[in-house]
Amino acid sequence: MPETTTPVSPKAFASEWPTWCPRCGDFGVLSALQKAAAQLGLSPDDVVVVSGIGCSGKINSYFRSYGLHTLHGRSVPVAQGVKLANPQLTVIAAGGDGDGYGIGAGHFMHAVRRNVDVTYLVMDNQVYGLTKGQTSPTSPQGFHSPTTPNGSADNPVHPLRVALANGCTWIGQGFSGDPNKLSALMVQAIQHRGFSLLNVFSPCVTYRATIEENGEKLDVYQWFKNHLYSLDESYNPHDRGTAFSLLLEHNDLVTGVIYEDTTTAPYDSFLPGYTTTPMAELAVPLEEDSFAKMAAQFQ
Ligand SMILES: Cc1ncc(C[n+]2csc(CCOP(=O)(O)OP(=O)(O)O)c2C)c(N)n1
Ligand code: SF4
Repeated sequence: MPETTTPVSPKAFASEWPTWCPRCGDFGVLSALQKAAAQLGLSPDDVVVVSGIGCSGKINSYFRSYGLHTLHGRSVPVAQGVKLANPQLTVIAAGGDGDGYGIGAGHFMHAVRRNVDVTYLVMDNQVYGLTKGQTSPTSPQGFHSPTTPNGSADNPVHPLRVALANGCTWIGQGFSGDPNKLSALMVQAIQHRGFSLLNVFSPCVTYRATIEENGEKLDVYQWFKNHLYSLDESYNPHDRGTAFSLLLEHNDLVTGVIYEDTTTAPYDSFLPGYTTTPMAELAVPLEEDSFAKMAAQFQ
C-alpha cells in the first residue's frame, strides 16, 4: 500500500458518467469503491480494475484507474495474472453473478483456493441485466424470466458457501443500499493479503425491480432492507464453522465480514524466487546463442 501525505478525494477516481439505468445498484458499488480507494490513500495509477461482461462489467470504464474489460467470466484469471506480474498494484476483479458464478464459476473456485492477492467484487443482482433479464445462477427458485417462464426449477448457487468450503481467506457481503458500510467492507477486502470475495447485493431495477412476498410485490431495495442481517462487533469472523452456520441460519442474507483467515500465506509466498519487483523491471538474462536459436524458429 503506498504511503501518501496528500488526502485523495473520491472524485480522483471518477471517470465518464455511467449509462446504467437510474437507481441501478451498481451506482452504489461504484461510489463506495471510489470512497474506499480514496480512504486507502491510493491514486488512480496504483489501481487496476479488471472486469467481465455485463452491466456490472462497465464499472472499469466509470472508475478512473488502469482497467481491462475482459471476456465474459474471465476477469478473475486475468486479474491474477496482472497481480503476479506487478504485485505493487492494487488489483480488483469485478463483474456480475452470471459472469462470476455461471460462466466464470470454474475460475472463481480455483482462484479461491489459489489465494492470489486480488479483491473480487461481485455485483449480485440475481439476474442477467445486460442481456435483458434472463435467470442467473443466483436467481431464486421459482424466478420467472424469459428463460424460465414457468419459474426456475433450479436451486440457486450459494457463492459464499462455495468460497468458504474451498478455503477463501476473506469473505464479505454488502448491499448497495448501504454505501457507507459497503465502502468500509471494500477497504477491509483490499487490505487483506490474499484473495478476498466481496459479494454485493446490487439490485437490477429494470429486470428484478420487485420481489414477491406473501402475495405482495415489494420494491427490491425495500425487500433487502427488510431481510438483511447486519453483523456487529460481537461476531467473530475467524472461525470457519461459525461462518458456515451463520450463512445457513440466515439463508446467506448477511452483511459484514463473514470470514477472515489472517494466517494462511498468499499464493506468491509459495513461488520459489518470486520477487515483488514488477516483471517488466526484472532483468531477463538471455545468452546470445539461445536468442539466435529461438529467433531461428520464427524465420
Ligand atoms: C461467452 C459469452 N457468452 C454469453 C455472452 C452474453 N452475455 C453478456 S453479459 C451476460 C450476462 C450478464 O449477467 P451478469 O453477469 O449477472 O451481469 P449484469 O449484466 O447483471 O451486471 C451474457 C450471458 C457473452 N458476452 N459471452
Ligand atoms: S439493466 Fe439492471 S443491472 Fe443493467 S444497468 Fe439497468 S438496472 Fe442496472
